[in-house]
Amino acid sequence: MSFAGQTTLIMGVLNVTPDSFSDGGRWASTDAAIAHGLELAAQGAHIVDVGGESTRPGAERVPVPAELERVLPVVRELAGRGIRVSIDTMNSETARAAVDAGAQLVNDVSGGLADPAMGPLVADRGVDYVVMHWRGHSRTMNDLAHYTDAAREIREELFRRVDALEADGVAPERIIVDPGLGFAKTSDHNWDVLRHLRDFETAGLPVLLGASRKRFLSDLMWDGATPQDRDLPSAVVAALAAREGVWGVRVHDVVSTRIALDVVRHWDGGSAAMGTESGRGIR
Ligand code: PMM
Repeated sequence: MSFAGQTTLIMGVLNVTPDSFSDGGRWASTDAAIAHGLELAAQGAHIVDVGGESTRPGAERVPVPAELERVLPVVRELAGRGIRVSIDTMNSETARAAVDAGAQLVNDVSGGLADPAMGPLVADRGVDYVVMHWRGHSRTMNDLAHYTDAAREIREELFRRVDALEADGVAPERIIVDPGLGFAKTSDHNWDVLRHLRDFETAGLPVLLGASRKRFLSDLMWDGATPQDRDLPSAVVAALAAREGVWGVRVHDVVSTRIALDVVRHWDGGSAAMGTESGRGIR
């Protein structure tokens, strides 16, 4: 389904981890994470995506109790203040606890592959569910980046997961798909996905895109550019993706994304003043 012409949702990234590639350690304490989550919402994030396990290439798994300790107090506090929270996890146990603490959306980078109990859990709780294209855990994913026709194969693999999850009982209207930029994909694969973004919309499901600060954007930049330096190309990608009709973008820098999306709205003839769009919320 194309959401072109509608408000593109901004999902602000809140990594409560010591080692995420783009913002590792900055929001590792509960208080700092809550403060940053409130800041993201105040800046205009429609959803705050709380994660306790880094998925950067090479990262080791985090045991569920440690993941829960990181994310639960943050989810509870932000949801308690009326913020829409998503939980970025591959573990059904963490998803269950986070939903019970107020999360409205489960964002599973493995699309249900890492934990077979995830589909049934999401079906049972009736929450929205981001199904991302994934081929394997962070330690091995760079070795799995082999395709002959990347966008087509990624799309087919992703929609096979959608079928499996619907067979688990997940309602189709709860599913959001994400091509998973950077996960078992080289820069060329990522650009191929972006060139074919509309193909991911043809099945009628909303598309979420996570390009923010990812390494392939440094193809465009100077040597030594930091992940934060990638906020400009991230915002440009968000704007282009909005015009391609994506439902939402997952980003670290909400302010630049919001300005970029406001430009799109004005370009397309939107009448709202800069920054006043309230957003459609979660479907
Ligand atoms: N990327 C990361 C983590 N979670 N979730 C979705 N749905 N899509 C993504 O592209 C995605 C994600 C890795 O980025 P980070 O370490 O900066 O959070």
